[in-house]
Amino acid sequence: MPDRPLSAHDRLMCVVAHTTGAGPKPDAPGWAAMRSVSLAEPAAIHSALSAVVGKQRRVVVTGTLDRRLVLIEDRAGSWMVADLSGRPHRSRAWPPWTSGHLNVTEPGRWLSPGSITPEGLLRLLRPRLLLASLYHPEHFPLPRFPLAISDLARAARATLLGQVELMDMQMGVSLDDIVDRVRCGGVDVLGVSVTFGQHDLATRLLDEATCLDEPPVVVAGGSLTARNERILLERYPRLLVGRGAGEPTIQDVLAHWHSDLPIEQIRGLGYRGATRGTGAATIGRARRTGTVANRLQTDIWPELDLLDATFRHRGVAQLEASRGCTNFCSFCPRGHKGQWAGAAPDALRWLLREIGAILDRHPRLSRTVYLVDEEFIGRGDDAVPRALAVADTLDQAGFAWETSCRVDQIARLDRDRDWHLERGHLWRRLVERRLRRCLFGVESGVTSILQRFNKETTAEQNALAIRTLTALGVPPRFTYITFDQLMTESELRETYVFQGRTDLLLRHLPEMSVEQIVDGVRDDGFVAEHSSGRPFFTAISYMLVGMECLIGAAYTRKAEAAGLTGQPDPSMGRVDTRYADWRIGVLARWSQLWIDRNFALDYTLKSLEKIIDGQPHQLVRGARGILKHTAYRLLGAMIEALDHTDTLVADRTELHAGCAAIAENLIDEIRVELSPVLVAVEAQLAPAQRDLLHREHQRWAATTTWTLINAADTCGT
Ligand code: B12
Ligand code: SF4
Repeated sequence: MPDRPLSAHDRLMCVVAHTTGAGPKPDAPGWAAMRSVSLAEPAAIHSALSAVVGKQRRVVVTGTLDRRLVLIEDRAGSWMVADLSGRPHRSRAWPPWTSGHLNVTEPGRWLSPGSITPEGLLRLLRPRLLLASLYHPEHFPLPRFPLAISDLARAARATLLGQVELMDMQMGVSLDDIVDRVRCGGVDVLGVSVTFGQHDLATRLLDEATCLDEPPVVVAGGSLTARNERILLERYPRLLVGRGAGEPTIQDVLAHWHSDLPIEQIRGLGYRGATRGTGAATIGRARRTGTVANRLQTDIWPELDLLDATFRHRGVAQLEASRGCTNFCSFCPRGHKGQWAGAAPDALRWLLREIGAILDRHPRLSRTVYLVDEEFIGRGDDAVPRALAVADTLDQAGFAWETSCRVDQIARLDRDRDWHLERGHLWRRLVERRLRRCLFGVESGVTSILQRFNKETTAEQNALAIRTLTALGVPPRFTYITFDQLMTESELRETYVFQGRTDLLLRHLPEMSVEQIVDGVRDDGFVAEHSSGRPFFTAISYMLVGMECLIGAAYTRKAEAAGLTGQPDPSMGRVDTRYADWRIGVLARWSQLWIDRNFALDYTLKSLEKIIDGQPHQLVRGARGILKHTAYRLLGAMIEALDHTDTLVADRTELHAGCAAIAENLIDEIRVELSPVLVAVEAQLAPAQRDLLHREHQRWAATTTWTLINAADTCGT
């Protein structure tokens, strides 16, 4: 063995050498494969080991990436037990079930002989859990590391119960592949992760899985199932539905499979209780168990089995450094994601090292992590030092990063100058630590609308925050809900004015101190002097979007109370709604048609913007700018048409026709304006990117109809 400290791969060789009695043979074929096997992929470790130790010895690979546990049966029917982290076995938090079933003889060492009872071996090997993630490639061409199932895999492996396999449709797996995998047996528990727009895929899979002769235990979770719990339980009475963070749920489902836990003790579950009586009563009542608060769920890290595949498919790395939010906006149901809690950044260090090692195999990919936190900074006395510690950790690991945050982390009307100075310094430091972009959900610039949204912010506060951020050089993106069902005509007009304001986006002022900026943004003269001249809407990520009334949101209840709601739409977890002022509804509809007509082209430009530099980058920005300006003109022209329409008018088609004419004229105009810009961009791109843009450009230019699609991307990540 080498003089240097042992690596995890060295330890793999050690355990094999100990079990087989042969010295390590680093250059023999099977051994060479073992030396390069990805430790992030337990199935690959298992095959590499089995190839070397031979079929007569059983091999078990379990535990999480940071504490991978390898067990190899030796000739005498006893086992060698190795902790690939190199830490002694006694330092592991052994799950209670192992007591009496799995015994290591030398707990002070990482490598020890051990014994396993037949029951213990069964528990190490079963249940076979398949975690599947769904995906509509036609909606979101850019894959993302599948955090949800990867987090669940870590939680499951931490129990040392069973074996976990992951399948993600983003990585070239089809729905039929998942169905076939379930049909051909060998799956005891199927966990399906379902997010917005995937109801069709989920029901196809669940239809197949639940009608098998010997169906696996099926548990579904994710953002969409949290909205559609009731609908799903009606259709699949035996389904288990995860209602919140799924880590405790999946752990409990594994224990339940072994009859360690009754169903009513599985945390965070929606299910149908035992049946009673006959007839209609034979279907049990829908029941729920309590979810676990985010602050108690401290391990929110993923396994990385699918990270290499994500990069091979040109996808991006995602992580969460915190969970939940500090607020309860009325349109954002909180039951599922919960209250804010930040993870301590310590564990990030090893995780980023592992991510970095996998990224090293893809030298052409950007070293960027998307922190998909709902609210990056959070609250509490240590919020600022914690945020800085997370940023330091990312920076030291060599990663640029992007995230999301609330506006009240920059400007608060109830806080003094010192607070704002501290925050100003914080944001500058975050940028120095390679914060590449941050998304802020402004959502409105009209205080009465913000109150309805329960944003706990005001128009004035938003203005101060936008000025401060831009002057400090934070690269922001803003989301804005232009239309909402309860909006009045005057609110719509104020919205239009706010979006057009040129006193919000200031120039980056690196030469100025934080003190000068914090004082300056409150001074009209300073603002006029340092304005970038750009209207605010140029920084809004997606112009003209309307409120989505999600099932279970407080806003949806308000809309319902106003008699504006219709049928639920399970595909998007929302409820169909109409607008209190029908004229605004017409404008919102034409806005959505406008968004959808331009969505694929804008999405392509946005994706290109992320990966190209120099003049082509400027050209792409210019093209996106044209799209935004035209969207703003559309809004202005439609508001004018609304001005000329009385709410009581009998013929509502006239406003529709007016908006249609406006939209047609504008689309003709931007076709002429954008085409030469897009041709110029195409000329400067690499062949693959050029083909992609050319295809989308042609498709966009050839489209002559207005149709609604079901894809929006206002999460902004
Ligand atoms: C990435 C993302 C997107 C991407 C999705 C890309 C893709 N390929 O699917 C994009 C940008 C397209 C997107 C769009 C939308 N999104 Co989005 N999105 C996110 C974001 C930022 C990260 C998702 C993520 O990876 N989370 C991390 C994982 C670990 O969390 P999770 O998926 O919830 O998984 C946990 C649990 O749900 C559960 N779980 C998940 N699967 C399973 C499976 C089983 C078996 C079990 C037991 C448990 C379980 O356990 C997991 C671990 O704890 C979240 C914010 C967030 N932090 O979650 C918003 C979020 C999910 N999005 C949200 C919304 C509203 C939308 C939109 C509807 C917005 C809109 N109005 O248009 C659209 C939908 C558009 C569409 N057509 O689909 C909301 C949902 C609101 C809510 N409270 O439910 C969130 C929470 C953001 C927010 N606060 O507003 N989004
Ligand atoms: S919309 Fe954003 S700020 Fe509001 S509760 Fe949801 S995550 Fe928090």
